[in-house]
Amino acid sequence: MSNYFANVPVVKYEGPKSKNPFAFKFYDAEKVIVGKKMKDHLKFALSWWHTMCGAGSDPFGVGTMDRSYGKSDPMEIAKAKVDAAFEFMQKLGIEYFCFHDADIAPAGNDFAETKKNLAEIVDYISGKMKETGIKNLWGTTNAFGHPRFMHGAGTSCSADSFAYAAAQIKNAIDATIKLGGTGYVFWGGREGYETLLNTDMGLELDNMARLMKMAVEYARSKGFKGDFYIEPKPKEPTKHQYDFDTATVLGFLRKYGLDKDFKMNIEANHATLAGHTFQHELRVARINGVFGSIDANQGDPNLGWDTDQFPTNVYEATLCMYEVIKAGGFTNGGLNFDAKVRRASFTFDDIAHAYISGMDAFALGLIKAYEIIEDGRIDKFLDERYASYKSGIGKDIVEGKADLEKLEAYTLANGEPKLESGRQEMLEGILNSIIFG
Ligand code: XUL
Ligand code: CO
Repeated sequence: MSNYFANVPVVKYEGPKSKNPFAFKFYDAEKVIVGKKMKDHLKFALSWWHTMCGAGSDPFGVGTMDRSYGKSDPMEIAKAKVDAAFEFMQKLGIEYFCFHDADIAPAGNDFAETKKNLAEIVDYISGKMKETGIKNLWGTTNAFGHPRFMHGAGTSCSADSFAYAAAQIKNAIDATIKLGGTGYVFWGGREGYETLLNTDMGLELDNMARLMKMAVEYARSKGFKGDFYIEPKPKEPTKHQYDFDTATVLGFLRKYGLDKDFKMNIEANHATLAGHTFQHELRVARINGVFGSIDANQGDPNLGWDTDQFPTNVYEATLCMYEVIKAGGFTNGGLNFDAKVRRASFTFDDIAHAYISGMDAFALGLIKAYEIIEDGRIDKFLDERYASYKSGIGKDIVEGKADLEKLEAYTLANGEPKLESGRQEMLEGILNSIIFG
């Protein structure tokens, strides 16, 4: 094993009283909770782009972190990143990783060389996976960073850019299949618009669907059995992104007949950018049967952009895990930390602290979510709140045995509805008593 994270030991569970910064306080990987190990409930994944590549640059300044791993040749850097990534995952007990094509292998002088670089690094990663048992959660394509995608990829006005994105997607799918990935993500970084004055929205959406259909057909023809995911985000980098939120994406998938193959990859900070809570996005996905995977992070309520911070908010993590449990848990998906350390947290140790805090927050969220369910008061209240649909006129409405005339007769006979309190404050108190109890 390499030693890039020299100060980071193999991180173990030491319990809530531990003051060791390199120990888990709540995440006890092997502990069984309701019939499943914590690690299998949570399926933590490392995001290659932020963790191995992110150097801390922002619109006002250059990077603060050296992510060259002591090498200078791009392919050597890419291989050192693989070594460092597997060292880190082994030390923290992270069993999955997620990648974009561009994170794992450098671009060549032309597409043929880029393709060759990717294949070589995929082989290298494959060797490490065999050695360690670490798995690929999902792969994706970076079809947003390069200037050739300035007008979009699948939604570009240029058919050549569309073709280039398609060529990249083909190779990223090949890489995902080779690495045994159980998911393939579409996040439409440039799939949106800046002004409708220059945008043929109808054609752009049709083309985006065409590209996704091609990806599904290709991957299925190569035996890919995993899930495709769309990752909704309302804005940034474009002013309006077509995959605005889960509800919008659902309409799109259904219109183009893509709903059998695609599920959602819900990202916390994207939900808040759309004016929703993380829980809202998860709930919409759950009730529509398209909950797939999670990009775990958090934003800052005082900042209006995608800050991609490590998630440490236990309320959010608890309500997230409540939805995950209610959705039946993860199948092909998992919890990918699409999060980056702050620009001033520039040491390798900081990456470990960040993951430990995030993993502990979600472990606590898992424990508390099961406590909410076991306690039963919130679920019981919810069930009873809608009791009027279980008998009488409510049952008739649900079973399609009511029409406007019948309901008018009912209202004439029964008069004003007799309503009950929504008890929001009481429920919030119950939540607090469980989280802090
Ligand atoms: C961008 C974002 C991406 C996707 C993968 O906001 O979340 O990193 O997760 O392309
Ligand atoms: Co993401």
